[in-house]
Amino acid sequence: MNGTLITVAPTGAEVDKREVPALPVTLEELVDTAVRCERAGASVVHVHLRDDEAKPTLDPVRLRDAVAALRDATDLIVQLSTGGAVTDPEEARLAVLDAEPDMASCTMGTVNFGDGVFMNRWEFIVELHGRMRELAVVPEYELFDLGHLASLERLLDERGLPFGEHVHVDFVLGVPGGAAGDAATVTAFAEGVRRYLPEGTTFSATGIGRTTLPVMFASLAHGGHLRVGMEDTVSFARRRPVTGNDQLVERAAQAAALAQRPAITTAEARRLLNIRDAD
Ligand code: KMH
Ligand code: ZN
Repeated sequence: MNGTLITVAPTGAEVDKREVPALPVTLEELVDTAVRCERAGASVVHVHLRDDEAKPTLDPVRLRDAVAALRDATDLIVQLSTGGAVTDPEEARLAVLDAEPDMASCTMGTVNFGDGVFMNRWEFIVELHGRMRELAVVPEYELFDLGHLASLERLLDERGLPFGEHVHVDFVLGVPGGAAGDAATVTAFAEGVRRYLPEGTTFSATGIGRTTLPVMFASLAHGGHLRVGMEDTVSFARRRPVTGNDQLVERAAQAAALAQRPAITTAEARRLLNIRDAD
C-alpha cells in the first residue's frame, strides 16, 4: 500500500485544559474532534480520557462509553492508550483492554518523561502483549528510544506475533528523556525497523512540540506513516496555537499528498493493520 496512515492523538494525559481551551476533554468534544479529523484524513484515533475536572482517567465505564460513542459517530479505528499518565498503576493500564478497543498502545520500555518516569517493566509489557492477543486487540508498539526496538525484537521472538500477525510501531520522538525529534533520529529508527523487525512491519512517527514538522517530513521520506494531534503539539506555528486537531490532520494530509502518498481511508487502514471485524 502506497498511501499514508494518519493517526490522530487528540488529547493525551499531559496538556492542561486551562492553558489550552481547544483541547478536547469531554466525550462530546472528543467525538466532535474525531468526526472532523476523520473528514480531514485520519483513520486511527489514539484515545486518552479526562474526568469531569479534565484530569486524566482510566475509568472503565468512561472507556467503554468512549469506544461505543466513537464507533457510533465515525469509522475510525479506535486505539486506546494503555500508557495513561505516568502516575497510573499497571492494573488500571491493563484493564483498559476490557473496553474492547480495535487497537491499544503498548510502550516497549521505561523512559524518563519530563520530570517523571514512564514505567514499562518487561513483565508488564509481556502481560499487555499476551492479553491483547487473547482479546484480538491489535497493538501499536510505542518506541520512545532506540533500545525499545531491541525490546520489541525480543518480545516478538519470545512471545510471538501480535493478533493479526502484522507489526505496527510508532516512534514517539522529542520527549524530554527519550530519543530526539529530528530527521537523523527518524532515519536511525527506520533503519532499526528494517534490520530488527519482521518484514512488512509498518511505522508511523510523531514529534513532540516543535519537532512535529521535521519528524513528519522525515517519516514520509522513509515511507513511514504519521501521527499528529494535540497530545503531542499544541502550537501550529510560532505564536499560533492549534485551533483544533483537524487543523493538524489537515496539514499532515497535505504533506502526505505532496509526497504522493495520500491519506488512506479507514477501510484501507483496517486492512493494513489487520483489525478484527468490529462487529
Ligand atoms: N502519557 C504518557 C505517559 C501511550 O499513550 O501509550 C504515555 C503515553 C503513551 O501517552
Ligand atoms: Zn498517548
